[in-house]
Amino acid sequence: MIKLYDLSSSPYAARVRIQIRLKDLPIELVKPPFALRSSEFLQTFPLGKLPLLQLHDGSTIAESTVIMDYLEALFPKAPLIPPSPISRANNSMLVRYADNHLAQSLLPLFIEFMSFEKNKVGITNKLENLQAELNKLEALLTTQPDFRQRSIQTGDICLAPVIYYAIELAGWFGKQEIINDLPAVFDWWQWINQHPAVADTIAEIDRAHKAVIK
Ligand SMILES: N[C@@H](CCC(=O)N[C@@H](CS)C(=O)NCC(=O)O)C(=O)O
Repeated sequence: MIKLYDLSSSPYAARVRIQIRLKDLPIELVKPPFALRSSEFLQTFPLGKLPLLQLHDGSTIAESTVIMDYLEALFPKAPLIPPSPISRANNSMLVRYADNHLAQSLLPLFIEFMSFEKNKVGITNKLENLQAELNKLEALLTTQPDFRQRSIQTGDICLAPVIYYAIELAGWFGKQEIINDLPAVFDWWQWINQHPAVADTIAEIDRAHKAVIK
C-alpha cells in the first residue's frame, strides 16, 4: 500500500490528508519512524520535511504540492484540478498564494509563537504583514470567478490549513477574527469548511496545535 508519512499539526501534511479523504484514496497514513532532523530521518526523507509519500517499490516523493499533483495523475477520478487552461491557472494561483505569500507572512509569527512569549517587539508589524497578505487574498478571490459556482480544487485544499493557522496565530497574538472584515475570504472559509474532509482535518490540526499550547 502507498504510505503517507504524516504529521497531524503540519499544514502541508494536512492538505494531502484532505485530498486523500475527499477522494477516498487507498493510502495509509503513518507517523515517521525517526525523530524529525535526526540523521536517520534525513537519510530516509531526503528533503528533511514532512509530508512524504512512499510508493509500493519504496521510492519516495516529497513536497506537498508535488505529492498532490502526483496523486491527481494517479487517481484522476473525481478530479480536484480543473480541465480548462484558465481555471487551472486560477487554481495554481491559489496554490502559489498559499505557499509563496500567506505562509511566508505566517512564518515570523510562528517562530514567535514557538518561543511562547506573547509580547515580543515587532508583533504589530508581523500582524500587519499578515493582514496585508490576507488583503491580497480578498482581491484575488474577488477577481477570480465565484468559488461558489465551482467545486473544491487543490488550490482551496492547499490554502485551507494555512488560513487556519493565520486565524489561530493572529488570535494568539491578540488580533481576533482576522478575516472577519474580508467578505470574500470569510465566505470562502465558511464554504470550504462545508466539506467534512476539510472540517475534520482542520479539527485534527487544531487538536494537535492546542496540544502544543498546553
Ligand atoms: N514545502 C514543503 C514544506 C513542508 C514542511 O515545512 N514541513 C514541516 C512540517 S510543517 C517539516 O517537516 N518540518 C521539519 C523540519 O523542518 O525539521 C511542502 O510543501 O511539503
